[in-house]
Amino acid sequence: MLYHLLFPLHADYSFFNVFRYITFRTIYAAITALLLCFVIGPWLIRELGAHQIGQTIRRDGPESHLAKEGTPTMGGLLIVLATVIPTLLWANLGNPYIWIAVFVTVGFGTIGFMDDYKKVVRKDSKGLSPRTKFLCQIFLAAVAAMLIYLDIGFQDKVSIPFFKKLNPSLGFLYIPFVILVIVGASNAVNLTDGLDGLAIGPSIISAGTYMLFAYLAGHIKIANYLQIQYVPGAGELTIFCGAMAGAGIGFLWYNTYPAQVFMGDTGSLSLGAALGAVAVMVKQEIVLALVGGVFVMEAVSVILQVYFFKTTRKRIFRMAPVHHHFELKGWAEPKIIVRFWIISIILALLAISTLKIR
Ligand code: 57M
Repeated sequence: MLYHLLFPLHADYSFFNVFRYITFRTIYAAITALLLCFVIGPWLIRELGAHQIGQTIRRDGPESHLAKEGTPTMGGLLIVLATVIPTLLWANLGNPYIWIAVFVTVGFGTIGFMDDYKKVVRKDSKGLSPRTKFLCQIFLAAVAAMLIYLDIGFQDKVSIPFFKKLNPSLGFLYIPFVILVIVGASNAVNLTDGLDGLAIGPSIISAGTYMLFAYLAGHIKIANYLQIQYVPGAGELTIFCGAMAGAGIGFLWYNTYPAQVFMGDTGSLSLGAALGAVAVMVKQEIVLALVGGVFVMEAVSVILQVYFFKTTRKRIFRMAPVHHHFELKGWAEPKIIVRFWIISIILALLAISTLKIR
């Protein structure tokens, strides 16, 4: 909105030329997101607390979690608002990728909200049934996939990390592939969200990494120089990623150990899906498994645990997802969280290095 209101003034005042630049608008989108978190955050946490929108803690989990009973949840509302509002203020609203990113963020946030609402407000511990939740996710991801696929000139080629000449075309399989990336990322972030700051840390790091990928993919000269796929218009997603990183840092202010608020499924489902959608639109889909390696590790720990338990009646981990394993080994919660962040930074750097090692 600000872009549309202020940029045209450059004809009379050259200062307003600055609104042309993606870098400038990304920085201010991130700052706006942070400020929104600091302004709305305390009020939202107070309101959630006043309406007793607090977490019920499962009795079969690590004992240390019992002290977290009643911590306000659904803080993901803050993440969604602080991502979407700055995006609408600073991005070019004529860009279809911006609207697809906003649609996915709000759509998955709404599924999460319905689940949280049933669990926390209606006190129905089961929330939405896994089947309903999954079908809603597939439906929204399919709509996003169609919108992306049908966008004029958008290629169904995927990028294989480390191989610059390998960009296979998926043809009609492209739509299920996009659904898999978006729904998979959404659920993997959700599984990771079990310790204070554990999911938001790698989400911030991933959003920062995709901020870079989006900028490069949308810049014809740099994309050609790096021999990555050029996606006209994808550079505008840099602003969305900047807002997401800013919103994440703002949320972390309150979610850091000991947390004043949890994001709930409202936050985890929307963050993961948004990352998946951006990865698809900037043509760095497969490398998301590396950027979001912490999320993948958490999801794989659950799959292995369930598979081995079903086939051998034995557990590989003391408890899955793997962060519970370390808790039960006696590691302090902040130690697990910070170590997972460090792993996430290393993985993001490795992912960025794929731009050169190919
Ligand atoms: C959600 N939710 C947290 C909070 C957060 C298949 C199975 C592995 C599924 C998995 C599961 O349900 N995962 C998804 C995990 C919960 O957090 C809420 O949920 C939102 C995210 N969706 O925002 O609202 C608890 O996590 C803790 N928490 C924090 N700080 C935060 O910032 O401390 C969350 C955010 C909160 C709080 O205690 O209550 C969760 O863990 O439930 N299930 C599990 O993770 C369970 N694992 C399990 O059953 N493992 C089995 C098998 C099936 C693999 C095994 O190992 O044998 C564990 N979760 C819990 N207790 N709480 C086990 C028991």
